[in-house]
Amino acid sequence: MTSQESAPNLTVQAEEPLEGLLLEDKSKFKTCSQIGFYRRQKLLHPDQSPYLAQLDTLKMENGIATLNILHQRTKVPLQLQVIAVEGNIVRLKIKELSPLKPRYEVPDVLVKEPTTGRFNILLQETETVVLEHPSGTSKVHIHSQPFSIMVTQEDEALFGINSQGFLYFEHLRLPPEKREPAETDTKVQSDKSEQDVFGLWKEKFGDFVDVKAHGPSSVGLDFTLYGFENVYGLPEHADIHCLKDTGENEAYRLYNLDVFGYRVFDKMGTYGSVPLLLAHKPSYTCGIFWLNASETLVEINSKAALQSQLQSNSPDIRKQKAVPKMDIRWMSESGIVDVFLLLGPMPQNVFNQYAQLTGTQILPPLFSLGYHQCRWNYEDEADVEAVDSGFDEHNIPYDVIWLDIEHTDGKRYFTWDPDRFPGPVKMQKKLREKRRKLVVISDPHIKVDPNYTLYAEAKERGYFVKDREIQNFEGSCWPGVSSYIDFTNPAAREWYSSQFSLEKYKNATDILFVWNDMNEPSVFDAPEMTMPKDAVHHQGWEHRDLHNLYGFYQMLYSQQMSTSDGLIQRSGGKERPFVLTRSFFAGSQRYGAVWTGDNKAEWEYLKISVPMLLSLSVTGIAFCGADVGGFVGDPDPELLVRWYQAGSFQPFFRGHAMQGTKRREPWLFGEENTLLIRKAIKERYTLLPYWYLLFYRAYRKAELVMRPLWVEFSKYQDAFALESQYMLGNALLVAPVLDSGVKSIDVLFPGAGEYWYDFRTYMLVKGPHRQKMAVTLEEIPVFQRGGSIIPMRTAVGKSTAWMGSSPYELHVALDRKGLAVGELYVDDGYSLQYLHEHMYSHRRFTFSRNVLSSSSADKEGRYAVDCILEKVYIIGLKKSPSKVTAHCSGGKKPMEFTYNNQLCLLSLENLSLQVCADWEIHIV
Ligand code: NBV
Repeated sequence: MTSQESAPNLTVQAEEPLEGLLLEDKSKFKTCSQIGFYRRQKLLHPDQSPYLAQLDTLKMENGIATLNILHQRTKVPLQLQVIAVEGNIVRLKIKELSPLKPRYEVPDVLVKEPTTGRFNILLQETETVVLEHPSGTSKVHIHSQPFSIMVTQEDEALFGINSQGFLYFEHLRLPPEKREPAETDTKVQSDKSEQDVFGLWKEKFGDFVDVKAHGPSSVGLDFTLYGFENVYGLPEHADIHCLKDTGENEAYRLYNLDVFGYRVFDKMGTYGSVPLLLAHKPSYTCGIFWLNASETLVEINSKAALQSQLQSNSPDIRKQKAVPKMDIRWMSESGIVDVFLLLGPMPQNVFNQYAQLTGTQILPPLFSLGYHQCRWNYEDEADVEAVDSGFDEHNIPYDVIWLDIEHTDGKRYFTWDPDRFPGPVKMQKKLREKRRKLVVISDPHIKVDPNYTLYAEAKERGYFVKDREIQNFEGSCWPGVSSYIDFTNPAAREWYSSQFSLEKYKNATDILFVWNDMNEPSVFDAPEMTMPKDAVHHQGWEHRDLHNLYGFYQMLYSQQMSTSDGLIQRSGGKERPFVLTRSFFAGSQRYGAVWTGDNKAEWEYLKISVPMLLSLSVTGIAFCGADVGGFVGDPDPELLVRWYQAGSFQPFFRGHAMQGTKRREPWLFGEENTLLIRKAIKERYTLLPYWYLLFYRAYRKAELVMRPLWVEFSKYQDAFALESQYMLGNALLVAPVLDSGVKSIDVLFPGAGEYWYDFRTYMLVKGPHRQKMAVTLEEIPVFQRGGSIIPMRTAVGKSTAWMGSSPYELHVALDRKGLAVGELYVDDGYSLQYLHEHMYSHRRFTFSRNVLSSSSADKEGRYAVDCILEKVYIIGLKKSPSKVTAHCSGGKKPMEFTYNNQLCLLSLENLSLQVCADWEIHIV
């Protein structure tokens, strides 16, 4: 981590001119060496673990192995649990055998208590125990002295745990003044002067003092990944996708912070955290999910493993050659060690394993896959109306207009500024007539104002986070002095959720959806601009225990909406919510979308958006995006156009700009640029059937929407570190233009024997191949993979809602064997009936032996779709047909067609088949 440009230094009121607030203050955020628990853990020497596994304490209860681990000097026993989770997952839990008080174990993130299988004891000797996972392929070898674990897969070493001796566990203890004089402790804790240096009971940062009522409680563990050279994940960092070695004195930091205009290529924590790391090699993919919500640091170091390190005491591990290895060291400030080893073996298995634990992406309402227009701020109702009409005047589709903090009455969320927005219902009515939506911001800080009902109620009910004196915590944010809702309290969440009901939320209508910002949480006058760690939550937990969960919990209310009050309830429990959040944790995908916060209108921020979104995608957050155009500063027209073109191929597609920047609605940069932006947005809308299918598959099957190439071409090493291009689903290869003024870009066409067709010209490129592709400002290179069928719309409307009955077209791209497959998923786009009543239609298209056929992919679906398939393009068809006939329930009829010899393209443009019916098109 390095220090950052800081967010606005707001001990002052937000009403002051913004420029003055955006001061660069590099000392606002901590470096690793300023973090007490990091300094303490770094005192450990490698290969000298003080821990001993007492194998004679091994107990098997319901197939779960439990044994004690002893620190040889302090003699404080820990309990190790080794749990075989169904689906080739091993869970390890290390906690204190008898702690002074309970330690925090992360609740609510796992979708359910994982289903466990029974370990089988294969070997039990004094020095080693070997357990066999019910999957039959993996084994856990526990060694006694020093304590270490080796996990093997098909008898090959996969994970070494504590093999470097970095297991670290600070047991809870009485404060020094309450201890018996004779009581021994570790060197660090017994030395009074070192207590200050290492921040055991108190830790200073600048003028801030963190008082640790429960003392030091840090945990850490190392993992060695044998044979791996590439690791991914651990969002959110403004860094490359294939994670770098951190060296010995740096770490990827997982600590949710409001980092305005964050620096690129940085390991510093930004707004959200997913403590999931994936490792990949051609033959294997696996993952480490470290379930801890306190501040976490992760070191990554790659070295070659010596052959001797891979030889275990167990005879059944085959000897291996020296191989690369990666050492991953996790360190957290509090909680317990609770880690899931996701044993793969293929990328999709790891995604399934992770989804089994934390859930999949919620299926978004269709409108939210369209284009969103945001600005801090659309000033008033007239502004909203003008922007809305601007889209129609310039023939650009869009679905949602957003209102930032200025729409409220003095930053009191759930209210409206009476001067700027005197008629919100009328404004929403007009938007509704245009079949568009409104999203408004709702931050977690609540203005301290006894006359503000929300504040008064929350105070009365005790729903605010407390300070260390157990008074309502007060900090500075946009409204001035504010208190923060304690979303970790289920009652507070339920109450918050009920604020969205139409009776309570004055002047809201059912086209209004929600944006959660500043939920790291951001506190202007607190350490690192976030909640002090010694603040106190529901049930007495300290903020330090759950910091990274705060934004997750704010979003959790949206799920409650679907079952009780809130957005969903107002529609009679029928409609899908849409919530965008800035802060997130593992599992946030279950509730909505995430964006990457305050980026800048500079090329390098456009460039970093791709790896940032790929890292979110591989950790389950499929619905993610970056502010198009860059939030801070003014993009020049070329950057803006390129950003629209890139953004239209990223999952969450929203233009946004900071207060004080020049206006940048798509039509403000001259006719030529308007045309280019219009084209990019329209292309997004024509591709919506494909986007929707990808989201359906993400929700149902944990498939990635935006995929790094290594996921799709898992054996093709040239693609492992590539992040300038990616796949959308398995069918589209996207290579955005990320530099100014370029005339060509390098594109890698992966896959031996793969065919790639230019998405607009149908020109064929055969993989594997690297080629310079000429580019113009018109569009970014996109290629369709041979073997795929992509559903599209033939025409776009003013918004997604205008496209309900617009006809479909299929792009059938043949592979080298002349085959192709694809799918279409259709439902009403907004309700929950797909879930409860099978109100959807899921179709499969196949092209084989010159017949394109449509059949049901899911017999349970019973949604009637009255929509026409108008066009079919068959790309890569080697010879011109003599006849094309369509066969459907109405009989058999000849079809008109055209064939382009040069492109091997067959076009059928006047079909009128029902897109969701059974039919066949025969080409003779
Ligand atoms: O609410 C104002 C902004 C918002 O526009 C932006 O998207 C957020 O990331 N918000 C941050 C607070 C102000 C940042 C300077």
